[in-house]
Amino acid sequence: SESDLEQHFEHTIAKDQRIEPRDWLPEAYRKTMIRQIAQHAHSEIIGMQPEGNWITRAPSLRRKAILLAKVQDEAGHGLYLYSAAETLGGDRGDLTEKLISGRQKYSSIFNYPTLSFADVGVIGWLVDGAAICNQVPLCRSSYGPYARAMIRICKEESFHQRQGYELLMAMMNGTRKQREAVQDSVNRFWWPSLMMFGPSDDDSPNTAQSMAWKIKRHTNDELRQRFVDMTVPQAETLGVTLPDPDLAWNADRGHHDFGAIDWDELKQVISGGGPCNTERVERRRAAHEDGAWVREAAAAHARKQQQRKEA
Ligand code: FAQ
Repeated sequence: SESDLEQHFEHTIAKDQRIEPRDWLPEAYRKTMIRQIAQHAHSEIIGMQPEGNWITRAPSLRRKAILLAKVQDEAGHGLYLYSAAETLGGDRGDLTEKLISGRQKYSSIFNYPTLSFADVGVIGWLVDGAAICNQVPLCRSSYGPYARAMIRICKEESFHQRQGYELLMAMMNGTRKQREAVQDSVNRFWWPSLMMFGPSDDDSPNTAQSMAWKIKRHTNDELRQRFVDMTVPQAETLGVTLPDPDLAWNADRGHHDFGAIDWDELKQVISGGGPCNTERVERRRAAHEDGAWVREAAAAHARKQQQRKEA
């Protein structure tokens, strides 16, 4: 009966075991999991644009090859995650429609422009750094296909992060102009990176239920704090200043204190009003429409194969 199934589900969660596609699960769990996985997939795909913007202008063949590979990895993560959403009954075409019609979200961070090549390094260092901080605990998320996807994705993200840090090291050892470009980029990306972790805990409608279901293992503020603590010493080694006068070690808490986040800015960017929202979604829409003939050809080919099999 329904209540036996529900009990089995609750047991599986309580024992820290995984929910698998064959298992019964509450509709609300399915809904929130599809939402999170789809938002994550959309972020990877939209996230190709800010860095992709610099592929043709990379300063050397080596940097170009590295950047191409990174952006391709992001495409791979996106497709991998759409497949995970499909195990819950999500339809890839439908999810894409929801993205390009503004009915589903993607990470706020990808709505900021990339103004110099230093941004490629800073995205690797800060944005991939924040992504790892958020995603490593998701390797223990209760939904099996998502948790397993995170393992591979995190391995690639940590490689991306080192790539960014290495690029910034090279620039910081370069000319004064290069050092200034890195600092300017850090100034622009620091606060938006902190916003990637989502609204503060008292303003996060999904956290309590997602923690109870062990979809999320830590709250938004916990992970944000972890990211700040991890990043401060890296900034020191690099020789850049994080643009927050209130950033200071707090010995009592054993953590860094940091200044107030501009939540109005996050709300505005999430609701479509960030600097590049329109451009990002339009570009995604154009790519989707340009690819219509490929989807039609693939469907026609599949039909033909099927007819041949039946003949
Ligand atoms: N931007 O109640 P909560 C990457 C939404 S990394 C936009 O706290 P939740 C790698 C939230 O979804 C980036 N929307 O929600 C890469 C919810 O939406 P709803 C992607 C945001 O789910 C690097 C509403 O606000 N990573 O792509 C943001 O419990 C470099 C209320 O928030 C993931 O998606 C935001 N910053 O916690 C690629 C990780 N924050 O219900 C290329 C998986 C919140 O209104 C280059 N996701 N919202 O539709 C998660 O861990 C969670 O979903 C959170 C949000 C922590 C993002």
